Amino acid sequence: MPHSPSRRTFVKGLGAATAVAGLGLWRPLASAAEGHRPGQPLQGQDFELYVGQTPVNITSRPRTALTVNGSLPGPQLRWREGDSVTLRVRNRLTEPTSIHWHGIILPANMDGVPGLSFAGIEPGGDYLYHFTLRQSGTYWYHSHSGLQEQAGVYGAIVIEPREAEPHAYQRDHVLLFSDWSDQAPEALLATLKKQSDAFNYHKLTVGDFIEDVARDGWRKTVDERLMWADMRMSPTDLADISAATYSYLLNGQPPEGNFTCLFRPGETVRLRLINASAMTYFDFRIPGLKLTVIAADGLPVVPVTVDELRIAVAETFDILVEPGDAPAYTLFAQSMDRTGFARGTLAHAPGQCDPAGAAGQRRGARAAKPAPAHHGVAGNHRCRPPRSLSPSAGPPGA
Ligand SMILES: [Cu+2]
Repeated sequence: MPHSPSRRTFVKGLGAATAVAGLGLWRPLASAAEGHRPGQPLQGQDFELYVGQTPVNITSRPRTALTVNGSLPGPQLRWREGDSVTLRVRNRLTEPTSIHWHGIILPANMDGVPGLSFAGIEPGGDYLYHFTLRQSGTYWYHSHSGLQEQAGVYGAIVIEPREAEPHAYQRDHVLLFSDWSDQAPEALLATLKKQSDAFNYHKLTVGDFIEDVARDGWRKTVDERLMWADMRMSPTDLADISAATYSYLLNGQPPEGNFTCLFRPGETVRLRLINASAMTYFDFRIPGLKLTVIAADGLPVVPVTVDELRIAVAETFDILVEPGDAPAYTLFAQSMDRTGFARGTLAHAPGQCDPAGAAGQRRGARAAKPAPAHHGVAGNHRCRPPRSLSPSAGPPGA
């Protein structure tokens, strides 16, 4: 049953920029980030980036994210194959940081992995990354220090090829997925170290046992339970952390944010999917559209057309879609354990959405029961205009 948008659901899910703007705290520092909303592209060969703390409010609870240039995700970096890029990364945290350019071919001391020809960036310090781009495609960057990536230090990289693209398309959108928790990443890890299934709310019950015996018989059911017990695993352990704890984000927006990217009828749209999660695998689909995969992890592949694809942590896929006559299509990325999802809309205009598109949330065989997730199930979502992400936006709900 559709719920009415309460103040809580409205406030819930504010991305970094909006929340900060609402509080009047938006102060882009003198950097290339000025005037850019989260994940917006920065182009060129010289980049000024900083890792710092930013107040966010994803779930109606104010928290502090670690961010690049004050936004979550950090700015999308648009490079050109053959160019030499220079990136000065400043550390405004009180702990060491680093930026690792995931999938980029470069000298070891430019890779940004502390301990590998690079000591990391001390608080208050900076590091000058400089390398020449010998590839094209879709990649991403993230902190390689501690658990800063989980806390928000990530962004997209798009490298335009020198030669003409083999595929024709009229739109090019980045869809960066991630998982956010209001709990500190260190707390999540500490909990998992003590009890690896602490976040699994789908453990099998006596009721499941009785059902399984009725369906499969006593012998098979007991054998199966013993097999799992032998492995010290649970058949419902599909993700260490579920939607009970995580909010799944699309370009920094939770489902309620309805991140929207645009198309016009007749256009072919290139979508660059990036899984910047700490540990969530997503099954991505656009109900009503076929997805033609043209690249994986930045590399071109023989095109393959699918209804759905699974994207693991740190993977990227480039797909082409040809939207039909509908004004809006749902971009739907469900967590592999079926407890939650990230979603947005591909639409003619901001504010449109496909009310039926997200209703087909499929349930896994075992992880079937709706989690006590704060995002509910897909069908419960009302179409809501996307919030403005412009730093000049007024306070939401005001
Ligand atoms: Cu990486």
